Parts: sequence; structure tokens; C-alpha cells
Amino acid sequence: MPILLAAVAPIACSSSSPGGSSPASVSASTAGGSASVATSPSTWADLGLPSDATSVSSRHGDIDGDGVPDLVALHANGPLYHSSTEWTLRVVLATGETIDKTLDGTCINLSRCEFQSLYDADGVPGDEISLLVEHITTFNTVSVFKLADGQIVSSGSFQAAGGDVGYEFGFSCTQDEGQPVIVQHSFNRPHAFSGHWTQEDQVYSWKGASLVKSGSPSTTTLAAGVEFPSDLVGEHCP
Ligand SMILES: [Ca+2]
Repeated sequence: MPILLAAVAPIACSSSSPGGSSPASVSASTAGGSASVATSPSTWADLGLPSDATSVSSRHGDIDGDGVPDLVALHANGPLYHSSTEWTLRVVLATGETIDKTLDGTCINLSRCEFQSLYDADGVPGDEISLLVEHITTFNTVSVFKLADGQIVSSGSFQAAGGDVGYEFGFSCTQDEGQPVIVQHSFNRPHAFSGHWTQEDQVYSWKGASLVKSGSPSTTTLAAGVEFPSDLVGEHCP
């Protein structure tokens, strides 16, 4: 995603961040005087982070779907104490508005929460944000967030990867009957080192800002000796 795309638009300075930062902007002289040109927020100063923010990472994405890249940041609230650290997802729109989402719970068994990807998962203009929020031996948990009614909300969580013998997980952004969906793939081989793998696919469809189960999971038993399809393990969203 390019960083310095610009669009001619009025600047709405309504930052709610403690730092009070507004998006990057310049004044351009014109024949009729000067005009403000809003650009995509692109610097750490644009984030207006609180003074106790640590372990900051950021990405660009068009979160509100207006065609201008916005700035998204993930930071810890204070020093890192692993699972006791609280994290915040901050979105600074190109309009200047800042929206925070305190992550529910903490980043479990992770040294830090991490961005997975930003992509339009629901077909509604604007990128959704997926974050790695938990690791246990059996799988990683990835949560999907989106902008809805001026707030960043959690849409759903999925399992990815695998760490235990006989278990693998992944999810895919795809379409079902022409509608965007996310499919959770779960692979299990009850006898860890032998026998048949079973594949269970559960479709999640969008209901407003939420991903909800659509119907019952489909279960397939793979032929003896056939390994699980490794290309479905992990996250598969554009
Ligand atoms: Ca979207």
C-alpha cells in the first residue's frame, strides 16, 4: 500500500488522542489563496501516541473506505509484561479522527500482539484488520477487527497454524454463493501418527460487523495415507 497518496479534501481535526496530533498536512498556495491538502497520516507524530505507549508497530490501510490510506498502530500500554500487558489498536484516519480499541484481555502467550494483514474481507469498502492475539501449543488465534459506526469492533476470531501432533488449523477468505465469507479449516487425526485425517470446514458469514457461523460444518475424511492439505493451514486472506 503506498504511503504518500494524497487527496484534496478539507481537514477535519478531531483527534481525540492525548497527544492531540493531526494528520500530516501541508498548505498549498493557489491563485485564490491557500488551501489545505490532507495527506495520509504517515509518521509516528501523526499517531499522537500516549506517553506510556511501548512496542509500537504500524501499517497503512484504507480503513474507512474513502480511498485514502489511513494509519493503523498497535501498541502496548506500558512496559511489556507478556500476558499481563494491555494492548491498544489505534486507527488514525486521513480525516484526522483517531479511534482506539483496547484489546479484550491480553495477548496471550505472545511476546507481543502482531499485525497479520489488512484487507477488505467483507466486501464493504474499507480494510478489515487481522491481529495475532494468542498462541497455545495447539493453535494461534487471529482476531479480525473492523470500523463500524465510528468504532473499531471485534468481528470474530479464528484458529491458524498448529503445534500439536494430529491437529492443524487455518482459515480462508473466500466467497459462498457470491457473498464474502471466512472458512475455518480444522484438521484432526485422532491417532496422532497414523490413521485418517478428517477435515472440518465451518463457514462464517458477515452479519453487519460480526462474523457468525453459517450452517453446520462440513466434515470430510481423507483417504488413508493422505496428508492434510498444508496449503490451507495458516491465514489465507488477500
Ligand atoms: Ca471491508
